[in-house]
Amino acid sequence: MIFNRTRGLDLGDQLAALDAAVDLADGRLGGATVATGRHVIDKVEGRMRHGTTHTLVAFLGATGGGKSSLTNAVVGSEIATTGIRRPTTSSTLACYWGDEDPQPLLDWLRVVNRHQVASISGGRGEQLDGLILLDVPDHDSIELANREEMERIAEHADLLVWVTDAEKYGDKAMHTYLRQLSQHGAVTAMVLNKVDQLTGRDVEACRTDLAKLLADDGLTGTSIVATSTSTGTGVEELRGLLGETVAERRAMVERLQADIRSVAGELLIELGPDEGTSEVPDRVARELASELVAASGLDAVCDAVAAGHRRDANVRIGWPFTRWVRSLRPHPLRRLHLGQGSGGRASLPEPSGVQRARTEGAVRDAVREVTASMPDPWPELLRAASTPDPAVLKDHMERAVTGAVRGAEVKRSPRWWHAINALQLTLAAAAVVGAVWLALLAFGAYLRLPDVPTPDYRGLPIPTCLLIGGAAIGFLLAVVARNLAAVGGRRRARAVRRRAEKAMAEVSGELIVAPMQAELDRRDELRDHLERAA
Ligand SMILES: Nc1nc2c(ncn2[C@@H]2O[C@H](COP(=O)(O)OP(=O)(O)OP(=O)(O)O)[C@@H](O)[C@H]2O)c(=O)[nH]1
Ligand SMILES: [Mg+2]
Repeated sequence: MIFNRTRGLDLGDQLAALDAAVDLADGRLGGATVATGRHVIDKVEGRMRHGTTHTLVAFLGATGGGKSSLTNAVVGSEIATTGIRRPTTSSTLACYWGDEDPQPLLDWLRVVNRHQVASISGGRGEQLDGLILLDVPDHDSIELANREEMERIAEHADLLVWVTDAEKYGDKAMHTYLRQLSQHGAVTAMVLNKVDQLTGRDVEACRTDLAKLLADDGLTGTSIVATSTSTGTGVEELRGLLGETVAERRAMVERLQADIRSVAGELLIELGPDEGTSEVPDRVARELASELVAASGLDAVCDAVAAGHRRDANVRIGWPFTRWVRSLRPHPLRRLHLGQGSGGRASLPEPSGVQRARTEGAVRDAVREVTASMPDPWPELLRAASTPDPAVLKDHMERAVTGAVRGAEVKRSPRWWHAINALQLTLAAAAVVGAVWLALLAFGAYLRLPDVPTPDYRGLPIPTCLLIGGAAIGFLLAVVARNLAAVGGRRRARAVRRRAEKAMAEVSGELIVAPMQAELDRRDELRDHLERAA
């Protein structure tokens, strides 16, 4: 019995799985194997359209093995040309049994020579109804066209019957084909022809030897029928095997399943063993985010935020006599096009070579960590998938920093600034009044005007109190306010850092971790489809 395997999945499911796998494998696995996958899908769909009414059986083998003679023996008349001049057959001949029209299938197969075998009512022909027997040119021909024709038919037939003899059964070319078709054991049969030239013992020795060679080729459970077209030995057995194949109507499905299995197996090998993680570890994501923070120049921004806060405080609540000096200098955040209501986005300094290298290095490290135990081509595929466009990354990083600065912006001056400012202005006004007063007194003395009595406080003239008190207290207050502003500045810088770090984690999540995870998911998905197809 040649159908020696039972399969769980149905052909349609396998085909769908291969289809999905090939789509995913495109651009990831080897182009040639992916192309083979597509070719197999096309062929399977094409063959399935013609249904299981007919079974395509091909006689394959080296020239002179007896394919044409055997075709004639099975048909029961001299249809195929046999001969001593080699190679004899140069185009495929199809002999078909039964009333069902095989023409569309033979058109699809591009076989022009067709012969309908007359059905003998009640005779042995009936059990072969539905059989299309293909006498194929040889594979070891000096004619390239013969070999191409043979390979095309071998690719499309449902059952492959290799016809050989005691001299040729070790033929290298045949075993190369058999190894390539090692998944097709269920739809492969061997004929050891010309046994009339051997003793019974030799036949058994050849059979055993051939079985061993087949096992070496990866084929198991392949039937071997010993025949002779001269004596008729084994022809009935061969006819019986063909009849059984036709009756079971499973050869087509088994053949196509073997094709799918075979290419899915090749793709699985290219996919590599199921090693390495399926998830980007949290730690890798965290490290990536902190590397982005380091590369984003956030330190400089935080320094500017703190300095900006100190400068604002100084301008608003500093010593009124020296505030204006500060306000002449540009705002530290403005210099980065940040904050202070500036409309634009942060134009952080162009990332230096070091920063850029650091970002790229961080992505590489993350990929290396995730793909540590993964076979090729995955490290490279993951690196490609998770390396963002530098311009896009820079843009997102700038947005993250800008957003953080904006988010931590103080909308209005703190209330205590207003109180201190009012106090500062009052003290300054007192100092000015004191100074003017003293100036007037000095001017009066200069003009030798009579003394105007000056009020005093515990012996200290009031204008002197006003000048010295207003200036000194104002100055001290400014020193205290400056320290408070420094504390406030640091707090704001911390708030900006927190927000920026959170935003940067989102950036690395979106631009690096998510694409990396998506690629890992596709790898799993691809394996899943291929395992179902295989
Ligand atoms: N002794 C003996 N000779 C056979 C047997 N079968 C075929 N032959 C001879 O082997 C030679 C080749 O036979 P073909 O049937 O033409 O071989 P083929 O495999 O079709 O060859 P190509 O068409 O060239 O590929 C012919 O001379 C046959 O008469 C057999 O069972 N015994
Ligand atoms: Mg021939």
